[in-house]
Amino acid sequence: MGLNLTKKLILSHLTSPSDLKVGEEIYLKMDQTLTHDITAVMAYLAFEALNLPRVRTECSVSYLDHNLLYVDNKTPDDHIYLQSIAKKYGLYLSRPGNGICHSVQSARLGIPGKTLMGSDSHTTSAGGIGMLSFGAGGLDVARAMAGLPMRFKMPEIIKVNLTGKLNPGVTAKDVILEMLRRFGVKGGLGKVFEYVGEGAKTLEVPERLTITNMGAELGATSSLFEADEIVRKYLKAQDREADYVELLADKDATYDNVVDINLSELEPLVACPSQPDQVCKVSEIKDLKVQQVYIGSCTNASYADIKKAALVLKGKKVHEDISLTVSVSTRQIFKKLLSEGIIEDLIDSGARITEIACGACTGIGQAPATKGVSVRTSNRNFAGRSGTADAALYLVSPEVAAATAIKGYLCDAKEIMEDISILSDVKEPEAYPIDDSMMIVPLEDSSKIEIIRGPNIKPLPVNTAPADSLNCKVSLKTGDNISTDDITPANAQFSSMRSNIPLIAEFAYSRYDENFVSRAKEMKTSIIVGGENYGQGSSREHAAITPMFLGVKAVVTKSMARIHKNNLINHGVIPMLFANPADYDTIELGDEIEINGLIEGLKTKKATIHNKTKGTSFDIVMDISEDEIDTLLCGGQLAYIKSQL
Ligand code: MIC
Ligand code: SF4
Repeated sequence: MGLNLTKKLILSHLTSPSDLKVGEEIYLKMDQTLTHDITAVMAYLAFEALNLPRVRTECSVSYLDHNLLYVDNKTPDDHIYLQSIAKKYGLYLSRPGNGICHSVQSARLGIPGKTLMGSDSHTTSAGGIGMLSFGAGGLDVARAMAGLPMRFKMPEIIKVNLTGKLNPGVTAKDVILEMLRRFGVKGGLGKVFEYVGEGAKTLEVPERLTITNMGAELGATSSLFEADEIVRKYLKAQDREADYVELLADKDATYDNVVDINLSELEPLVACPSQPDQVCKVSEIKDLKVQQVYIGSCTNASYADIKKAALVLKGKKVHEDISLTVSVSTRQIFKKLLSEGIIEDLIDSGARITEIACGACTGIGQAPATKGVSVRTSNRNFAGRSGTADAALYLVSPEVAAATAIKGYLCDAKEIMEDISILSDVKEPEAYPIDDSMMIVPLEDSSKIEIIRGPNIKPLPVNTAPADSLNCKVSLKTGDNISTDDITPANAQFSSMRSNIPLIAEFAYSRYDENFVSRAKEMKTSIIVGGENYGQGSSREHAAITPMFLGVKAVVTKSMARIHKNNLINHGVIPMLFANPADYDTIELGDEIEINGLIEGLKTKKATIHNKTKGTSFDIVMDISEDEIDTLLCGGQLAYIKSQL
């Protein structure tokens, strides 16, 4: 029986035999890694602690791309540390201004058929060039940089059969929004989506990257396109045709499930506040007055994205009530747009061009006004994501964003343009300007390099091994779909605290429950109770480290997102699941609980929680592997990796 592409890539990277049964543990070699400035410090502090002379991957890159608003000394301190680390340990360093990690990685360093692990949930973007790619926490990336195989659960592999062709004004963003509409933010848990079919052949690489990027919003383990002629053409345009290898699913490949999407039937879609799966048609929302439009991010700031937005805007003016910012994803694309006069068209329309960086996407600058309505081409619209707690974020394609900027109300490009068909003529260039001078290459001899550690870099807190019995209180009870943005807010100020756990811990859950920190401190040790899909969203491990730092020993939920669960384990916090989800209703904030025989419980993956306040008991289970049990018994990943090396 034929193999799908995901299985082929898994088989070529498997480090111990497996019959690839869904749900079983598999171990994969990671060829490449990436980190970025706001997740990197933890990863490299851990890597330093391993005492290895160099990274043991084919290619590891440290990107300085997220927080380029140097509001004080903290972020520049981090950047200088990261630059010295790259020199010391043999990494590439992408300097501020070179571009957003995912866009640069696929353009300049990614190779079809290789594996990639990055300390960012949207690392899965590289699936758009046929790489098997994964988001993870920093400690996992440290492990991958140490050359150790990475553990995954064998995913279900879903064929997404694309047919037809997108109509003008309908985009790759609408494809992934349609997936979110159908499957929701937890519909991808434990799955890899493999996009194939005639329709896939009509999508250029940056369009594919938009889709694989937002697979993260589905909660998917990864997303993948075949490495076909389209990928060859893209790599050729990047002057990297030599890196191309054709990688296709077998004609008779089997899958665990099949989804059909006819591209010709899609319409412009929008994800409404405050979850990426609250999707409806743009045409269904009438009279939504908008305050801000942001065109940018790793999802939708490619050459064609910006050029199409500029076409919609050309010869018109941004509505007087709208602030429109445009942020191109890479320096290479910026240069190309500049040379073609497209940046000028944008400026003429009244757009404000901001730095080549993540920036506004994660609340680093461009916060909307109080109760502001912001229309964005990025990938997440959680409450507070923009930096303004009560702003409402709507996620759309660049064409819809540009049309909205002119009209002042959410609308489709059709309402603005006489001939919308010209949008379909916009294609990626035959050749991109090549200039890698902002990428510092690894040094051959790094023996004389000193690591520069500014005052913002505080030591990585390390947890202790668990005790056999846990007596503590519930410091927080949350609802469903808690995102890591709820736990560790991201904006310029908070992001610059990422290297300083005692400081950032003061803001844990601050937007969700401002009393959490004082309560957790008072309780000294505690547990958190959560609902479904706990910890969705970004890979930031601070969402695990800060509760750990505040004494949280376990998190009991109905279900949990993959990366966050790994992060909790890596920092020695035990992820527990209600054996019977209805027991969630029996436990409340402040309840005193007791778990006895926890060490044995970890080994057997089950335990009983006695609720001393209510006089009730319920069972929990732990969906953890043997390796994860050992990690938890050591108190976390760092102690565990050390024991393995
Ligand atoms: C995001 O898009 O949420 C981020 C900021 O890129 C994060 C990483 C982080 O929080 O450091 C992600 O996607 O993992
Ligand atoms: Fe950066 Fe936003 Fe992409 Fe995250 S989603 S990597 S913050 S652009």
